[in-house]
Amino acid sequence: MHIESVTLRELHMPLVRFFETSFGRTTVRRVMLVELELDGITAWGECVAGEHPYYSEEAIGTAWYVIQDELAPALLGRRIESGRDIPALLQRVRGHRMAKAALENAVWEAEAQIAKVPLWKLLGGTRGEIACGVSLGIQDSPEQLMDMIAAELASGYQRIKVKCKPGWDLTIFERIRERWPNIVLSCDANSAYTLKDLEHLKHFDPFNLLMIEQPLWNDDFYFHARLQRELKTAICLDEAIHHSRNARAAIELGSCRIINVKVGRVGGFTEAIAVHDVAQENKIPVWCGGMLESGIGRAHNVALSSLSNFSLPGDVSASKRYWKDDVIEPEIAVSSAGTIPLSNTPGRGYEVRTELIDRLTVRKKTIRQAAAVRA
Ligand code: OSB
Ligand code: MG
Repeated sequence: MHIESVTLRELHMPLVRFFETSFGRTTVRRVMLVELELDGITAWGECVAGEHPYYSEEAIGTAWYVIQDELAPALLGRRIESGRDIPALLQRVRGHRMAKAALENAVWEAEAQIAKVPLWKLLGGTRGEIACGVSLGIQDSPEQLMDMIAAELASGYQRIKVKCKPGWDLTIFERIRERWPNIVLSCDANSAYTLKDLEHLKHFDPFNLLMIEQPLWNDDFYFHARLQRELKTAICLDEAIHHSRNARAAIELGSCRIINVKVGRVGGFTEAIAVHDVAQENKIPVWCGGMLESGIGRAHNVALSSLSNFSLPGDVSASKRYWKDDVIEPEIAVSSAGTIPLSNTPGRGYEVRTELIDRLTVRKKTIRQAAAVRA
């Protein structure tokens, strides 16, 4: 394969409902897409960076710059055999994993299209369908959250995850458990606590949560290990895991018993598979996290979730929970059993709605080899 051009786009997509975490509220998702032209075909990737560098150091602005000035020029005109070749070609740039993942995942898509196999099979997936959970943000009132949980359970979702932070935790868990003593429930703190909260966090144990996700600092393994020794509830790491060596370190230290794999956070499918494999060797289950993706990133998450050690329901849920109109068709739909079937169509398995993408695009830039700075 030879990449002829890389087109960056920013889309503004209003969320059906705002999404609030311990670091803030999102009402309009600024979605960043990359489109590759190569060997006469088109392939897409999504950069899942947020509008602000709050979840991680990356943001739409940094990803735009680094793809335009560094990453796209490193790929244009190079001979590429497969998605697995991409990390080595981009290795000189440190970090910027979400930006790298957007490009790498698009190359995997292209490879699947050319080989005429479904992307999920190319990734090594084995599941015919994946199990779905939902991630519910912090609401204006506990009543609103309770109504949302009732609706998601009625739709069939297999696991409810609630965002938490000091002041929106024990009282919320109490309300939920009073009404639904037996549902699979977990929480995600996005680093809202410190070790000073140790005694407080011990009070999470009686609520029989499947896990508490990233309770402490976004870059920490050591103190999570200390916390995990004090808790019955399993800790799951999200923000802290950037690659498979991190996963190995976290597992060996005892920092977590579960890992959330986000393909953007780890820099692309190659590394996501590596994290999956390290966890599997160590009997640590993983699940696929979400970043409020449009259909393109969502389709990639569905494909990744088909690997065998994705044994817990992911934050991979229906398009209609986020968007009035998604950028793929069919949109991603979840069955009444809380599952998404894998498509046997070659490539990503969903068509891209290019006219809709054009309508939602607020900024666009194409990078070609001639304009690229050669190394
Ligand atoms: O921590 O998993 C997270 C959304 C944005 C940033 C971080 C996170 C999330 C979610 C949403 O939990 C998952 C989704 O529904 O896409
Ligand atoms: Mg999380």
